[in-house]
Amino acid sequence: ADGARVPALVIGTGYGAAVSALRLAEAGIPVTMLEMGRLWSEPAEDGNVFCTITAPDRRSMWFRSRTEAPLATFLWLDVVNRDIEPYPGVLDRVDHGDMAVYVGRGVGGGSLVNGGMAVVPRRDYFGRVLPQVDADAMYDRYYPLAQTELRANTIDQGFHRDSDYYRFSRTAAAQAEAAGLKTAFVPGVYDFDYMRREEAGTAPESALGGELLYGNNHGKMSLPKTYLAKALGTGLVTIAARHEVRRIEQDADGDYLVTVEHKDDADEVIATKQIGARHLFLGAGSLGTTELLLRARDTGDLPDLDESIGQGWGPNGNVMTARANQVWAPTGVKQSTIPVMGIDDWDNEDARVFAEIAPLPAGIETWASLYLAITDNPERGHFTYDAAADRAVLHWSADQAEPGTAAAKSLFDRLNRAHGTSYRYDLFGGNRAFADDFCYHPLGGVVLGEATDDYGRLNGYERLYATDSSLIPGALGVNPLVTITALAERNLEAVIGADIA
Ligand code: FAE
Repeated sequence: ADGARVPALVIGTGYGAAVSALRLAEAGIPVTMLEMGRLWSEPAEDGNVFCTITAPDRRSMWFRSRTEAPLATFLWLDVVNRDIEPYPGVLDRVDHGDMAVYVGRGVGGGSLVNGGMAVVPRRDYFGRVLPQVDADAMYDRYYPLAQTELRANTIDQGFHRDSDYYRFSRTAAAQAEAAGLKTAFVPGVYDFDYMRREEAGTAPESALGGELLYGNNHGKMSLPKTYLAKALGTGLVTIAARHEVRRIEQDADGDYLVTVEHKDDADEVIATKQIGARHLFLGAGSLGTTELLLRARDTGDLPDLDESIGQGWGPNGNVMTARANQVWAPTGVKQSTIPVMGIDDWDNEDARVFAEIAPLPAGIETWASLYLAITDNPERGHFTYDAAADRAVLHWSADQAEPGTAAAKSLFDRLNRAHGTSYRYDLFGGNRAFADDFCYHPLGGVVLGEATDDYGRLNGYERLYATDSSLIPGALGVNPLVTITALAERNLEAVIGADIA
């Protein structure tokens, strides 16, 4: 309620936020979580909470009048991208000129929309990304803890070998191996026992029913089924959905005053509230946390925030590409929406690539192998605060994506040479083989050890913390969700012990 005071306030409900809420509550501290997106709990008229990629409706995207699926010009696009009623849908695309960033909106953040690949980075690379973090503690304790809490599991290899739904993955893996490249199964948070039941016809289809990007109705162990369920189970956590934080100030006692707009489905403000908090945790994601802190610093609300806020942003070297296979190497009409394998060429120092073998569930045979490549692109962007628009603006130019694209090209050229195949130019618009102008893995903006201390405490203030992907400096070498979770576990343990308990 307006004017309320709470011991701990958490902004956002993604990975960093969910870990914070659970561990604070377990330490006996009541927590209020504020989330701008919806609480996805009520089925719509079709009986489902979320819609599919092949029949998107207003639930799909965040206040759009037409869906904006990433494969902009695919042959099935005119069938698939639909006019929709503007609504607080679950997937947002935040456009910043040469870079568009896809993010989840709703209670559960990115866990609602992502592929759920739960990959632990190479230890040596982790040491380069976050040298001040004790790697022994991460690999012995916090990564395993995060994997357990997130319910990461690995697909049964027999199922992968036999199921029609993983032909796309087998085809791409076999071709990579034949070209001398290493492949690996990676853990994920989709319940693979549930997937078996889907295939057997004994459970409603979810990953096998084209649920991708716009939410998952059954098998994915998203945060509302893991950390957030456990947090609510303590009885000490409340979540206010459709509550968007606009402003952070500090009062004379050093408490944080957060201005939050409660909005309806038309995005009209129902009520503007101010909530006071002794401890404030920012888990609004790389874009959200960075914007809130930049605004606070540059409007003078929190003038002592670090100069480096807004710096050190990167798209985790994300580059998407697709190959056209020979006619005798189909990828399958049926495709699971959950990726389970990667091509690991990270040891190749001239062109480090970890490429996720991604599904393209079009419902027809496409002969296309799709990949989300994660590359070791050293380029970084930064944000500035645009006072007139009252938003953070990302400075990232198209040429900054080139090192990543060059690395991806060298790997996929090698694959194409080995098989006499070629790229698909029809998928991403502009007759291009590589899409490096959007990302799924925004990282940085409030870099650990630069804008904060080594545990996410914001420089210049007390009892103010960043807990999410904004802490990771721009690239990680693998999909980031487990690292965001494990790092939050590590930081919260230290913070609760020293600052709160
Ligand atoms: P995040 O999960 O983004 O949560 C932030 C939350 O804060 C959101 O719910 C926002 O709505 C909310 N918020 C923002 N601003 C405000 C505000 N002002 N007031 C109130 N609430 C606010 O943050 N990663 C993997 O590791 N494996 C994958 O397979 C994978 N696949 C992906 C596929 C897609 C399509 C996408 C978009 C992402 C994927 N990711 C994947 C990335 C992963 O989901 C992402 O790194 C994490 O979700 C980021 O976690 P954070 O806790 O930083």
